[in-house]
Formats: sequence, C-alpha cells, structure tokens
Amino acid sequence: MKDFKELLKLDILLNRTLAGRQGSLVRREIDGAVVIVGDLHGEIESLEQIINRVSAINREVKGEDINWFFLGDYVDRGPDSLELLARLISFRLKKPDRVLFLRGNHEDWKMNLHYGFAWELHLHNMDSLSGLIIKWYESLPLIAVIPPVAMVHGGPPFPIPVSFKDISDISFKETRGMHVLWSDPDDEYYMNRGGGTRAFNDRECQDFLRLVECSFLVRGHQHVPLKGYKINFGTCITLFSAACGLGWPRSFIYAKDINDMKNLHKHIYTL
Ligand SMILES: [Mn+2]
Repeated sequence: MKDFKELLKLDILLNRTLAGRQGSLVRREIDGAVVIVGDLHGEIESLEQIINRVSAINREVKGEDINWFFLGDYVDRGPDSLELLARLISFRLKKPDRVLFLRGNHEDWKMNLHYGFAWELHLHNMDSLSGLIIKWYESLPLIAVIPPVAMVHGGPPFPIPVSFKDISDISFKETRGMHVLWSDPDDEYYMNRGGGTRAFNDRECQDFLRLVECSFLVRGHQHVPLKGYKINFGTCITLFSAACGLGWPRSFIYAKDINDMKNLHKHIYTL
C-alpha cells in the first residue's frame, strides 16, 4: 500500500477532476452494476465484508464492472479510521472512474476532535496530516445524481434548489449544505440533532427528486435499529453499513444494472 500521505494527495486530484463534476454536484449516467455503501465509521471489517459479499453476488449474477458509491462518514466512532481511509483510497485507485466518495458530516475536523479520528491520528504520531485530511474532505462532492438515483449523506438541500446550477453552488459551509450532510427523514426514528438540523418530509423529497429527474434518494447518516436500513415515503432509502462495535445489522445496495432499480427494496442486502 502506498504511503497514506501519497494516497490522500492522489485522491484529492481524482475528486477534483471527477467526470460529471460541477461544484458540489456529480451528475453522470453510468453502465454496469451498482453498489451503494452507507456509513462505515472506521470499521475496516465492515468494508471488507461488504466487498467480499459483493464479489460473490456479482459473480453469481454474472454482473459486469461495478460502480461503487460511498455515502460518507468514513471516519470517527470505529477503531480503524486511518486503515479504512487508506483501504478505501487504494481500492479507488484501481478503478478511479468506478468509485465515488461523497462527503458525510464526519468529514469535518471539528467532528473528528470529538468522535475519535483526531485522537487516532495523534496516537499514530500523524497530527501533521490534519491539514491534508481537511483538504481531502473539502475535495469531496456533496451530492451525486446518477439517474434514476440521487445520493447524499443526510437529506435534500433546504430550501430546495431551483436548478442544477443552484445545486452545484451549494457549499458545506452554508445552511443548504448543512442540511445535505445532517438531515433525517421525518418519521418515528427522528431525533433532533440540534444546531439547526431538521427533518425532511415526503413533499420535500419529491420536490428534490423531481428537480434532479430521479426516482429515488439514497442516503446514510442514520442507524436504523434492528434492521440496518429503512425506506421512507416509498422513495427514500437509508443505508447504514457500520456495526458500531455493537453487532448492528449493516446494509448496502447491489443492483446488476442501475436501470433495474425500480424495485429498489429488492436490491438491499444486509450483513
Ligand atoms: Mn452521519
């Protein structure tokens, strides 16, 4: 494996030059199989298990090249944030066009100081890498539009944008960006996270999907007790791919063809 610093530098360049990238948005059409992975939170084991499971399924259905989408929250909480990031970037470097990383609310140094990653770096005598890690965070897009699926870490931007240009202009530093990284759907699981975060409803989800010409919103961010995933409003799928040391069920999406995602619930797998 390449030196971690080298990996970060290479991946920052890749993020900046992604096909279909317009500011905070990545918008493109794709062919082949699709995998979507939710929060991993420093669990290398969860990532390895998902990769192994996907290879087995893909072989079984004679799937072709796989497009991987990761919904953010790679670091904090779990024990192996450093190893996980290095593994993710090395994985990506093998097929740069087929792997996309979105930004989560934990791709934020202030969060890292409270939830573990900053301490992990300190224990490895790697405090000096924080600047480069922050640059990597800032190089990540916030929203992916891969018809018929739109992806974010938390929820739709609010107020709902009026155009693709409007979406590409969203910054993580402003309110709309904060909602993309932090929002949860309005349901019985909703707990206010404070700091101006909010719940989004069916109508807002529909309005956003209509604007981006997609049928589904796939997001992470929220642990779903006993299941590892949930579906809201018939259009919004939550995936959580970390066990958080508690053996929680973990989920991911695999589909042989992105256009075959009309019955999206059939493509959700749990570990
Ligand atoms: Mn999150």
